[in-house]
Amino acid sequence: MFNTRLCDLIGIKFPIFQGGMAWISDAVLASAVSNAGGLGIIAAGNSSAEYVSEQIKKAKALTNRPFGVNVMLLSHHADAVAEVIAQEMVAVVTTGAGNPSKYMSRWLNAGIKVIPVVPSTGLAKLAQRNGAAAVIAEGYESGGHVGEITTLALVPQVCDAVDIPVVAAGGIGDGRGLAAALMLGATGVQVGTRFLVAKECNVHQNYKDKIIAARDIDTMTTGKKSGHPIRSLKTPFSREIFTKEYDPSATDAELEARSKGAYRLAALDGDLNNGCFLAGQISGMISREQSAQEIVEELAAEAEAILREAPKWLK
Ligand code: TUI
Repeated sequence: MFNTRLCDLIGIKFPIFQGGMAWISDAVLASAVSNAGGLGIIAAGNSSAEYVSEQIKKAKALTNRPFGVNVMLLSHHADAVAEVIAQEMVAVVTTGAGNPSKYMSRWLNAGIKVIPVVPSTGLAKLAQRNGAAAVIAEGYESGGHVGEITTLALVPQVCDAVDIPVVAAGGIGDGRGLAAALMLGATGVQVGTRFLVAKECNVHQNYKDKIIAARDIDTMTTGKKSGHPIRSLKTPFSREIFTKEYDPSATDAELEARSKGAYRLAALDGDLNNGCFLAGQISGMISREQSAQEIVEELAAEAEAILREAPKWLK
């Protein structure tokens, strides 16, 4: 049995969030995770406010449990998406890839719990001052847009910096990661890549197959030069982008044109030549598709078994 501060704060059975993955985390996946006792999260990514509104309505029909929406703050649709979320009064909003300060009062006035992803203690403190209910401390191991600090180093420093609950993210793929995160002071975890292979996840089968085939060394980061580093699976595409970034004869416009729509192409079309398959460093730990419920329950059961054994290490 799990009961952390995070479970009480949100009204969930297990302290497990499903990360909002652009073009991947829709109402079907989010409601399956929420129905399993975790917190499912719909990703707004670069989608329109209309799409997000539709997905929220769909999730409300599929679950009576709390679920969240993730706002990707670099999106041109972020203002409109932020407003839709306030109107729909979803239980939780998480944010990524930026500072959500300008939306905080609108969301808080709508009674929404705001939980920003933070890559540093500075942003964690700012989020707390602005009324965040909790923060997600996401380390360099994660898939997608990454900060510089690893989860092992970031989580305890964020825990020391704020009084609100801290959720650990990045590099967590099984119950060992959940148990370790709790030992670092976190009250729960956010897991992305493992849910990508959930049976209820509608991502293209090629994407799931690539995650299942990946080894520990099969992810890389690109985009460091542009200031928006991204972790994805090593593919001819990601290696080409990496090479171009450090080629003085390649222009920014050329790089942008080559990368345009690459997350969508991977998720929706499974495009092995032009898709960018965002994935975390734990991809090598994933060996099969499972239902969202099996994933949530397995993570919790593994962590519980470890934590029950732990006192035996003390004499
Ligand atoms: O957001 C993510 N992961 C993502 S977003 C994404 S889509 C994208 N598209 C274009 C460029 C970049 C991304 C794919 N994966 N994770 C949460 C996260 N947030 N990681 C790091 C951050 C972050 C970074 C800087 C949060 C706040 C921040 O603040 C900077 C500031 O403005 O002060």
